[in-house]
Amino acid sequence: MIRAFSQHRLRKTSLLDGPWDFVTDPENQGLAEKWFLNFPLQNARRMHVPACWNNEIGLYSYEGVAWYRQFVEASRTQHTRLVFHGVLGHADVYLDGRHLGYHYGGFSPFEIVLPDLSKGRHELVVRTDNTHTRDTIPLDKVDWYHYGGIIRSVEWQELPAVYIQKLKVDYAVEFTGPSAVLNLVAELKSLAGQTTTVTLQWSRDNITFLTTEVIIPPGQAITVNEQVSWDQVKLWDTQNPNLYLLGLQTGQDDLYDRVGFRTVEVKAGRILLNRQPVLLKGVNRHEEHPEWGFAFPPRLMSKDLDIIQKLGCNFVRGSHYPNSQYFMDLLDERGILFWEEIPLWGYPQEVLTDQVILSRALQMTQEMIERDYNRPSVIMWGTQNEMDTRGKEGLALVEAIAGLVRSLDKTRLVTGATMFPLDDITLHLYDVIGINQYFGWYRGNNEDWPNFLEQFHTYAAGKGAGDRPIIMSEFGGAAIYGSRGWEDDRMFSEEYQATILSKALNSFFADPKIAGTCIWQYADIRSDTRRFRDRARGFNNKGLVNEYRQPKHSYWSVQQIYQSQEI
Ligand code: ADA
Repeated sequence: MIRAFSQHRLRKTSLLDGPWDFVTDPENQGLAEKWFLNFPLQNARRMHVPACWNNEIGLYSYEGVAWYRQFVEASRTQHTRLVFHGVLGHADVYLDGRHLGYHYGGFSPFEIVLPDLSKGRHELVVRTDNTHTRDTIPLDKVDWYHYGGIIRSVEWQELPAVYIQKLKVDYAVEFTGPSAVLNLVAELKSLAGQTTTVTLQWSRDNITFLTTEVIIPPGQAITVNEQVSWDQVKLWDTQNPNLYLLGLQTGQDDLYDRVGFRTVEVKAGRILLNRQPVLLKGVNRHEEHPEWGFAFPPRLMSKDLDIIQKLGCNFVRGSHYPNSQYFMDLLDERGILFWEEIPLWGYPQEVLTDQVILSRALQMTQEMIERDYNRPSVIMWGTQNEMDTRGKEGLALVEAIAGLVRSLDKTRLVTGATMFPLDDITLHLYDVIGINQYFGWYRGNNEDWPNFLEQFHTYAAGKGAGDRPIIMSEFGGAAIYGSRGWEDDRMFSEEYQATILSKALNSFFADPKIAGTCIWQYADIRSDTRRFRDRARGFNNKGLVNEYRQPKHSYWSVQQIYQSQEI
């Protein structure tokens, strides 16, 4: 399941999900031995797509190259589009032995268009490599597990000669009464050998509101821009998340997306949603589970959100990568606000000038924004997490990413999570400043917050960023589920975790400059004990619920505090 609604009614689509042939390539010999032509079936097993291979027996710690194979059947000669919604690391795609394309990433889709794919059976092979090094994103040392595999669906689409590539909606920030001005942007592509005239029909909740004609030269792409006004528009907000179905049809092809009308801005140190101050009460959530890894099942996504809403949250930080589209559809439907980011996590000084990292970071940022541009739930783009932002190298990297974000999207806020709040020289680049700090756990104690916040406000003002709202983007401590007792100061006990969080939250809500809080973290996650040797049980145990979503003591303490704060 990719989306919570159908994006196509005319375009024929199917999923290539299910068991594929799979073989690991620990010696990385498959390329030399041309496994894309001669798949080594004798060593292969069956692997489900989507899934993480590390959840299969014998592959718990496997990091490296692996090959997948599937046969696909074209019922007639047809233009075909393959969409890979998430393949971790490096992905090379081959069809019938021919290399079709390469993508680096993991959490955003990429596509391959096959004009005139011949009728019959074709062999599709994917080489993946999740090896992490000093120029990958994420880095080799990172505090979650480096899963591998095809973690999201693979889609097979039949295309007409002229097809719709993209649909983008900008809605005017000023609403005049119940009407809204929309700037619609559509990209169409032609695979035809001759000039084609196409009638475009735009619809709102299945009712056509605009019909135009366009002419597309052979083999070209065109962008269509339309400005329209919609009447009787209801705003999207956390209480009433009104969504509209926007459709574009050509007669032979179509594309649907959902839009919601809301504004988000920063004024006088507050975050405003539809011109009203909003207090963000949130959690950091990894889209991860011990049984599925990153190939997180849809039903559990909605259960996660039930648990998160019951906690009193109106905000989620998608730490630390773009979440699956189905999950984000649920956010749009439920009126939950979202901070979206790429996995640029913990980059030390010595790698910040690496040009490969820069180009990968920019590509990932661009793909994230393109994929989720139409969503009302996304209110801010995160540029980085805990990168070394104390020197000019960090500054240059954040400048480059924030610059790209602002050039692609002028309607949302730019943020970043700093772990050097009192030495950070990038604060002025953000609309909202995120602070990660673990008093009472890694350092300091639970009484340190008011003093620290005062110091930070003075520092930020000195850096020209004193007027920015602050989100406490990470704070907390670990508790092993079930480790209960009489004492509330024993590290790793459920009681101590609850104490850390309660003291922190009470300090934050007493400070008017704090516009939001994001607890680290929603659920316990698998950690990488080769790189983080002190993670008990092989998990980062700072969840309010454990990895199976069972609540710890802290869940109820936080619920009491969150529910008593006005939204
Ligand atoms: C950091 C980091 C998180 C997590 C956390 C922790 O703040 O951003 O991903 O690793 O520390 O648990 O220490």
